[in-house]
Amino acid sequence: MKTLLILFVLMNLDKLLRPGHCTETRDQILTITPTTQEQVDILKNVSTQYETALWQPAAPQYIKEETEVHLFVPANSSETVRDLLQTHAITHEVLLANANELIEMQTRNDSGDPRSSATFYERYHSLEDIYYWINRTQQDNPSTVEVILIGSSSEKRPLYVLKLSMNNRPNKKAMWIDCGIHAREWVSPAFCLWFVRHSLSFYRQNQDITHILDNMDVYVLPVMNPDGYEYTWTTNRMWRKNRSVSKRSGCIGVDLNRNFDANWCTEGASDEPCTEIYCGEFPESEPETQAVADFLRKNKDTVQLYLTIHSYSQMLLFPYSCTLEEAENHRDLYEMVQEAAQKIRRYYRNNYRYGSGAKTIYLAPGGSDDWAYNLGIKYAFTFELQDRGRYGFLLPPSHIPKACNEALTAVKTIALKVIEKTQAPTSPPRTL
Ligand code: 0X9
Ligand code: ZN
Repeated sequence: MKTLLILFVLMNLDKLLRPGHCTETRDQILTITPTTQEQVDILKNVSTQYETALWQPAAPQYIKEETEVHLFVPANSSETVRDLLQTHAITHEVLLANANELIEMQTRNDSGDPRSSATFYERYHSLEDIYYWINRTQQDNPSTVEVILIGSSSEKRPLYVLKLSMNNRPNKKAMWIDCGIHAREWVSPAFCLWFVRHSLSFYRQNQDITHILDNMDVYVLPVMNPDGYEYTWTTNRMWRKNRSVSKRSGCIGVDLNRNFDANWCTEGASDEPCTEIYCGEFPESEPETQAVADFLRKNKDTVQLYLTIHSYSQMLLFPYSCTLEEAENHRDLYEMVQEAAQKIRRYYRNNYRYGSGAKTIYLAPGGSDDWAYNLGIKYAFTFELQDRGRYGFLLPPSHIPKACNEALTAVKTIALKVIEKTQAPTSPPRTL
């Protein structure tokens, strides 16, 4: 037995001595807080020169002193990146040591029929499953759900909007919710599905959703960037932009949230096609942007509330993000998100930051919320859902219910306020 063991050790000596044999490096997420301008510059360089993906902030130009940076480092760049950080005495911590495992778990469909199980809304879904769900939801609710094709993506995938309409009241107003503008923010499409399920299941049972749906139709676009979303399922989980090919450089993808006509491509966006915040060739150059903008232009007299769902960082934002100037109804918008954040804190013990986009995170022109606001939809918001960086874009499916319920609380709080502020009570007029 002893001889056998010695023989085994000798035969595998090369493998056993290979560095890192026992602690094989996997894809990791690092958190780094630069303390000097020199460290900021090095981090900007690392995130552009090496095969990494910047999670937070969205682009190197936003990196600044004393602000946390979250960096996805694939296994093959791990040693180089860590050496570089060490050489420059930049302290860092591992946020997630094994991203591969999380990614694998989130794409695995381990329960019978993925389309009909009880936990359907507590999992992430492939684009194919979401298209199937859209169709099924309409078929199961023919009198209240309509599917509207508003356009197609640059790779010609359909962009479907679900219209939830519980009654035919004349002059009915509406709200709009889009999800999945950024491909890797998977909890966002999960929220759109969650919201539709909640609306259809709890109408006439839950007072708030009943009041909202009695007074507003709801347009829901579950995946605004289907090409990017599909790509995150098949090829690169960290993809952010759409998948259109730039004629100029061959690089792929436009940041759809920099492609709207709101101070388009000024500070906070980039005209360089290879960056994560590329604004595109011109405003609305992308078919996904154009489809949404056209639809909202057509319906601008009825749509009173615009909501767009992103992740991560737990924030409730409102215009402007494209300028530091205050929106004309800043106070109103501020009070609404403040109330929403208070409710989230009270019911879910979770903190959301809130305020105008430019002052709360960064200048980011060309965004959908600012554009919708300038179109005349005076209640426009961007929600950044869970979490704060513990899992970032890889939020485990078990966190979907709480993340979505929190967001739902914010949607309801704001929608109820919009109805209260803009619509006369529906009770019959008093007779004198
Ligand atoms: O930078 C963005 O587009 C959003 N953050 S994310 O991390 N999800 O990419 C914030 C959008 C805020 N609103 C506008 N920039 N208009
Ligand atoms: Zn986003």
